[in-house]
Amino acid sequence: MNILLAERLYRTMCEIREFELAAAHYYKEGELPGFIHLSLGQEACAAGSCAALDPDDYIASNHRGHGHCLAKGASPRLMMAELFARAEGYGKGRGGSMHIADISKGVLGANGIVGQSAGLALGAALSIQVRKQQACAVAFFGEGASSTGIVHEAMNMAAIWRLPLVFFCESNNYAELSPYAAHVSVDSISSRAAGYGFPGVEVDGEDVFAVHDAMQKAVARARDGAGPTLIEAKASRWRGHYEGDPQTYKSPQEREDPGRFDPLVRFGRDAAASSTVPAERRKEIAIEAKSLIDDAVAWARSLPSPSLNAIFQDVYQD
Ligand SMILES: Cc1ncc(C[n+]2csc(CCOP(=O)(O)OP(=O)(O)O)c2C)c(N)n1
Repeated sequence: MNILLAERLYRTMCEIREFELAAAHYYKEGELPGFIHLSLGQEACAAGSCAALDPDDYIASNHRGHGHCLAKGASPRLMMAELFARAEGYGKGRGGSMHIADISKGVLGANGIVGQSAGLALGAALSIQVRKQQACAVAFFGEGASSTGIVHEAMNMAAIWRLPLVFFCESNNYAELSPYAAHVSVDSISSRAAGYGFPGVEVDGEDVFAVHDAMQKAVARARDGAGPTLIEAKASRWRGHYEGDPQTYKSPQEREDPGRFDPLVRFGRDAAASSTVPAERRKEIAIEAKSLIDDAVAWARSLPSPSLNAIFQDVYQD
């Protein structure tokens, strides 16, 4: 096992975990305005998939996008400043959690419109093809979004034009408050790719190495001009749909022990991974990740809130 890759995967998962635990804490304290949707439990999806990408590849994310943005290289400081609604944040503090974008890192944006990531990534993939680049684009979305019109249109167009696009579905069993069986007509989301004539693969979203492996294959196929792949990563959403969601639609067992599906614990249970990155080293990485996020939080909180006049800026063109 490649030690650099294994450490990178573990580190990214730790950073996402720490970022979201901090976001949850300060949201509860009333310091973060708006809504936040956390991807705790789904860290392996973002970490494993983005580690297979190059800096000039693109990703388009959804409302549960902190992990994707961090894993693709967005700055924890600028992300945290956005969550705290500070002018130094990615969207000048006006967008919040669902509107984080960093074009310089290929992050086309988190997105509050369900399914929209597929349309954005489709456009990026078409531009890559037209400009004859080697890059690829990835659309992250949930199993709920997989039933939207735009995702199906994007799959059809990507297949016809053999675009360098990966559809990455994080299948976490709930879309808002509805369990999978209530809103999806097939047993697996990956099977939907067959309707458009390209491969659909299912992967264990708790296993960061399995995710990375599946993504590497999909990216290689995209770069070869063979067209799209749909990856369905089976995952678990530990928290509610949004922070504060009472989750009455989950079983008491699910509510009480959400962490039993845990990609970080799973990493430690993996014999090859735990001998490549032993427990002591994992502890060091976790501590470094925590201090990176502590720094981002401290910096964001130290910034003044924007002036009231700022709401009138960038509204009208002179
Ligand atoms: C076009 C659109 N329809 C509905 C909503 C409301 N909404 C927000 S999240 C969500 C469910 C998304 O579920 P899924 O795609 O499975 O993602 P998850 O929340 O599970 O990560 C819905 C219906 C929306 N934001 N946009």
